[in-house]
Amino acid sequence: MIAAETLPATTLTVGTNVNITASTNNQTETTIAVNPLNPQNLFAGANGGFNYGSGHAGLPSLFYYSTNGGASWKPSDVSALPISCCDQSSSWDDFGNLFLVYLAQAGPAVVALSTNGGASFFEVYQTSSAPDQPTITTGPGGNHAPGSVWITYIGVAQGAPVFGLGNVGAFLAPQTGSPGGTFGDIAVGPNGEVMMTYQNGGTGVGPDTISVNLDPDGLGPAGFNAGVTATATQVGGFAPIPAQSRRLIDAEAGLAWDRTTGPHHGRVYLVYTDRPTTASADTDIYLRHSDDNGSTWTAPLRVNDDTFGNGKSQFLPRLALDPTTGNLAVSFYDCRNSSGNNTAQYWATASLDGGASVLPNVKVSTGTSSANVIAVSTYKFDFGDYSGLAFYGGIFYPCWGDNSNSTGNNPEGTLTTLDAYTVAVIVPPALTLVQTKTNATLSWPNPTTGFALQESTGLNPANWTDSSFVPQVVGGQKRVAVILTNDLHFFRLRHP
Ligand SMILES: [Ca+2]
Ligand SMILES: [Ca+2]
Ligand SMILES: [Ca+2]
Repeated sequence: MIAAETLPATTLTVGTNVNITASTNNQTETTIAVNPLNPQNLFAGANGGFNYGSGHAGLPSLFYYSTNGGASWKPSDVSALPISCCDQSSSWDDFGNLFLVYLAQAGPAVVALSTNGGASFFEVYQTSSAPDQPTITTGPGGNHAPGSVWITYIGVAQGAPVFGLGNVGAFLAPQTGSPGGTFGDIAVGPNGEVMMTYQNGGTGVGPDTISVNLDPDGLGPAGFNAGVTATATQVGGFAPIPAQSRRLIDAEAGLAWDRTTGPHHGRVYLVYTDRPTTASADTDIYLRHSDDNGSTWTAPLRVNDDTFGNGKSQFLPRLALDPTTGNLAVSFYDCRNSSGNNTAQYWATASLDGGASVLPNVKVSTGTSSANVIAVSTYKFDFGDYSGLAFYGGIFYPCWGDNSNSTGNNPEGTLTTLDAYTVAVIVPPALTLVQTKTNATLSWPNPTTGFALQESTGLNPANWTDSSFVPQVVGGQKRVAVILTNDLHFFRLRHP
């Protein structure tokens, strides 16, 4: 007899909080990326001290890289780039290209590239206009190039072919979606097709709609198809909640496209914020998905798992898909433990079943932060307009603004200005059992960093020991063939 058991879902393992910036002034609008060629190599960025009252002038953004899985961070050399204002977004492609987009103090969105793991950057493109909240993503290039890089801003997208490390072609002309909007995201599909999402942005408290546009040939000559309304939302472009009462929030729609060879290949996911009415502060995070390139979308899945209708705000969600497994992570600011609904922790969860359900949420910030302190309110920007998340090889890295000083190294002290924090969160891989009359095959994703197969002859009591089976790697999976005997045998994947 044989049984397959994954670790209980509650064992999403949250590591130690790390203060990336540990800098004076207010760090907001975080981005983070993982190098798929070396998952110990990370990059992160945040506003250095953007003050909404000062326009684009002022303190530039801060950029850092890590070579030890986020345990420590060094400043990136951005001296070759136009001086940054804010609104950074980053994406690492399969060639090892680390792309960064940000708003320059002079107005345009600047696309920069690092080919040395985030140690230094050079400029590859500037937009001709002065947009807002640019987002960058990477993926395959379809029939047109080995890879592609895309930016989106205010309902516009621009792509460029990528031919290898440091080898990026010219950006194509901006192509506009309909009906148009802002505060959006962009994703590349398995064949180089591109999807863009946004909300109207001019709707104040709301209600609003979140639209998607598909460019079916990506870098090819076709433009975006007509827009599809993926969902309505009661969160407009500038909606006040007590935890973010100056900057206000938007629905912060985000996309992820499953390009793995797994069971949900081709599925597109959409995360966003909604609430019962435009007068309610009880914002929640929702996830939908589409298996037809955005033409139709599933009913929403509520991602945050505090009691429905409890009045507490969840906001500024971020979505990321692990390209090694197809698993999803979602992270967000969360007021569930704030009696006044005006302080925020950072929470996260994962979906291991293609968005059908999410694991029990975990609090990933050790401490509790507040934008309702003088040190933050001075900047008139609260936590900013978004937060950061990256996911690779079974580990995801949320990245958020934090003034709890839980790490003890905020240079201005506790509940002063925000610093950019991160933490490694380990997702239990799925252990699958396929059984015939005489034998059984156990399989789990490859790579699965740090997990080992263990076996036990019972569960009460258990006597787990590392399994002597040596897994074979077949088609992105680790596999072990087990000959069935009359003995009880239990298996699990265990992260030390
Ligand atoms: Ca096209
Ligand atoms: Ca809520
Ligand atoms: Ca700070």
